[in-house]
Amino acid sequence: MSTTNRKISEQLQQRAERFFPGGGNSPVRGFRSVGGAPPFIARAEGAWLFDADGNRYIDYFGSWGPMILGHAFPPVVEAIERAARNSTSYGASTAAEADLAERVVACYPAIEKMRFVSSGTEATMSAIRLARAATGRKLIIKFEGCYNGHADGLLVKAGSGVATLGIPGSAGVPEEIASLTLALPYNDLGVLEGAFGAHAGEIAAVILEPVVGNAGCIVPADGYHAGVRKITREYGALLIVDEVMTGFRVAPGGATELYGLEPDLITLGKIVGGGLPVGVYGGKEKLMNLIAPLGPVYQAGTLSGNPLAMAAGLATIGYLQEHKAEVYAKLETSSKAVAEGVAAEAKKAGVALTTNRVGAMWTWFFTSSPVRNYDEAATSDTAKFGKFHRAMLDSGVWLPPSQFEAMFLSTAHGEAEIQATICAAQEAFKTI
Ligand code: KE4
Repeated sequence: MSTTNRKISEQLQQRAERFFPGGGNSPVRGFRSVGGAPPFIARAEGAWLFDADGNRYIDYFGSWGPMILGHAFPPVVEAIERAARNSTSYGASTAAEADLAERVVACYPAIEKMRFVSSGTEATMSAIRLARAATGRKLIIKFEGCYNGHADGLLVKAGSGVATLGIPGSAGVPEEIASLTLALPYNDLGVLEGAFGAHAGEIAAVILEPVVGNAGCIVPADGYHAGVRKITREYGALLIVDEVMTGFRVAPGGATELYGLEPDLITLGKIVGGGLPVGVYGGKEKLMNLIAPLGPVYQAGTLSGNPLAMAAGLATIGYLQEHKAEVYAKLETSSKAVAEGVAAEAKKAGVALTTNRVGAMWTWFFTSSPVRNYDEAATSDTAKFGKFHRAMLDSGVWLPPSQFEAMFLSTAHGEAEIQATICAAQEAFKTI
């Protein structure tokens, strides 16, 4: 299915560039690193996106994670419709907030108390503020190529769009703030131990993507999580497990469940809002009770706990919980089939490809090197990835437009979509 006629999208892109830097409202949506012009979406259903020119594409970025049940999933749409009839926001408490909180706690027993916010960035920014208050320390450790949102101190050697655009961090972040963040290589306990030794008593927290998605998918080495936990405990630093991407995706209780993690704080986003703006930070009650109005750490938000977002999140998390055996088995089977099917076609075509996958998130790195950290991810042939992306898009398969992002699939991706994707890859590998 050729989708090369995108005239209306091109016109819409030109108009959008009048209003938005780069023509969009988030840099990762642009096609600068892969070439070509991004199609403009008119609607989506199940595993499929439909653009303004009437082309259709199998969706492998799923709004960058939230759409785990596929687009326009009826229970989610109906829940939002029902909520919207009662107004769209109150700025006052509703039962729906605790309804969703109950579902979150059922999946994440380590969350004794939480706060809903409106994005993953707000969640991680607030968790870091809380960690600094709780420990009285200033330094934060993050990992190279990981992206934990765009709060100033987290844009140091960040992944996702920062890595994609090849910018070292971000202009506008004062050195005084950037210097409070140590960015270390992922999967390296020796360097982590060394950083704590050099800054004993100064490090408030480590913020960790438990499975990296923002450098492309990087799998934690055996023993890595346990090592991070041991070192943070030894030095009195908090462990913030950033599950904005992995939460509810790699298991019903995310990576925390999958790997048996013991975080002090957890951040969530994406799936928890079912496609509407929701972030969560939460953890031990003694920590969360430091948050105003109980304690001195201030955090607030006009649309926090928004009734439509709560309804969408509740419909999504409720469905995932009530059908977890079927849902996660299907996600694993489908993801394995498409990730390995495409890798097999690359091998037949003599194209060097390294595939990293955990459940329904994975990346095909165009390198023959193993990819265990950002430096190894960066050995990927991004020009070849760009050719692959364009060829797949022209065949109706829309991959995330960056080598340094994870692919996501949904429960709506079936055998037909998987086979169409593998066939498109077989053709694409002949042309790149
Ligand atoms: P948001 O502020 O974009 O809701 O969440 C920030 C965030 C925090 N932590 C992790 C692990 C994340 O992956 C993210 C956001 N992920 C990117 C995609 N790699 C969001 C897409 C975008 O920036 O448009």
